[in-house]
Amino acid sequence: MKNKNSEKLFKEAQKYIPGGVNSPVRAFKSVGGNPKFIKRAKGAYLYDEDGNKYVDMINSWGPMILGHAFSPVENQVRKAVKSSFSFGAPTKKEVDMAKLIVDLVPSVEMVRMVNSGTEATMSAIRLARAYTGREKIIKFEGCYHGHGDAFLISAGSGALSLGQPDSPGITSATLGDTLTVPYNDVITLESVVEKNKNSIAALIIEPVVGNMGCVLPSAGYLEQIREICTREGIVLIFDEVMTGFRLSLGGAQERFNIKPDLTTMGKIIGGGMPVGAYGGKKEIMQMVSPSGPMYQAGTLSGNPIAMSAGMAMLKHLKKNPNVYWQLEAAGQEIAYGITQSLKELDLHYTVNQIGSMYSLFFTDQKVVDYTTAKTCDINAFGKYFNAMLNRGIYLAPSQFESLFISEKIDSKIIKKILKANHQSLLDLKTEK
Ligand code: KE4
Repeated sequence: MKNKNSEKLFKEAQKYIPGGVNSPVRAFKSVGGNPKFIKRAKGAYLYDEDGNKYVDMINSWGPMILGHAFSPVENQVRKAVKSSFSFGAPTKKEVDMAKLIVDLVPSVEMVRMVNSGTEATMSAIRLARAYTGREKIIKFEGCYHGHGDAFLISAGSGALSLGQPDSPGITSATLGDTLTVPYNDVITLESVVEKNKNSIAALIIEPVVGNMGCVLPSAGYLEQIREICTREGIVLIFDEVMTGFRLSLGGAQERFNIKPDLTTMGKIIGGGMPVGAYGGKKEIMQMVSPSGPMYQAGTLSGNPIAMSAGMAMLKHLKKNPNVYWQLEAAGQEIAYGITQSLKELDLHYTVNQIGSMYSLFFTDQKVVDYTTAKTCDINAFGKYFNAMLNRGIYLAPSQFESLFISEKIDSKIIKKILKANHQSLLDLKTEK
């Protein structure tokens, strides 16, 4: 595989950008080798600076659910740019977007647009503290909620991949206010809640985890969390930055029929543009400035170009709910095919899948939380990742990231993925 141009660009990039990337997980650090510099993308495919073509199984870490350069989104952006890019004043598009989100997300009665998932989760936590007058928050080991100080404790995603689940630079006061609990473990959660009675403002959770790799809630787990938060007056925040508009049109909360108090959103909501949002019960959201005292602001929040892209994507998904059945079928077909190869090759690895999210974990344990996720053989994953890349399948460069299927991954491409998967697992087996 040619990679002269990517290598040259990476060398140059490292002189001016920390690690040569603008987000750590892109640097291929935990899988070996150097990142491919992507030049363009269309449909299911990425094309790098050396002309290599890849099936994209990351889709920008979730946003490109309809594939790359989806024309209805592109057309709306082309139209919008003719009216300038940003006004810093309210626009009709923001009202239309807010109404669309309220219509689609079951628990959201009011919503505030921001510019990233991190901004959404940081704001939601501050709002929960303002609303309850309490200070502590609960997060779950291995979950990732963006790079806000409160969350970089036992964090997943790139923080976990790079062996930095607890980032330096976080004050001891912040550390003291963030309580971490194992995922899928209600008993420990109950005891932490008991020990911190009436001082916990919020519990933030990925209803389906993507940032340890794909990890599902055990049966009844989310219901138990809802019940505990209601009983204790804790604001339940579903971080649906990843699962929102992906696991169903109404996100994980619609799929699991649970109503959180607040929801954070991102990725798909912007159609590939930088957009985040937080929303929920009117009674809580009314506390956000200027209707209430809790301050939060943003120069480019509700940006008209980004609203055009996000609305075009959400409207398409609303008009074509069959997309979700197709994504469901593709997810099951891929998971089944990988499992069949593991059986044929007598390899005891684990596959987790729900809808269009899945992960192949290089461990023989069921992966249900941070502890079991960390039993994975990272070295084996790195070899598999590079074998797939060399066969034209672009996976997440980390064991601790979910993969995301787009609507453009059709049965012909699934066959290609499964063939590459079988050969890459065989490489691993014969090498052992
Ligand atoms: P952003 O600030 O990156 O837009 O969103 C932060 C965030 C919040 N909540 C969840 C559940 C998330 O998954 C994320 C970001 N996801 C990672 C992928 N695991 C983004 C990729 C990256 O960090 O480069």
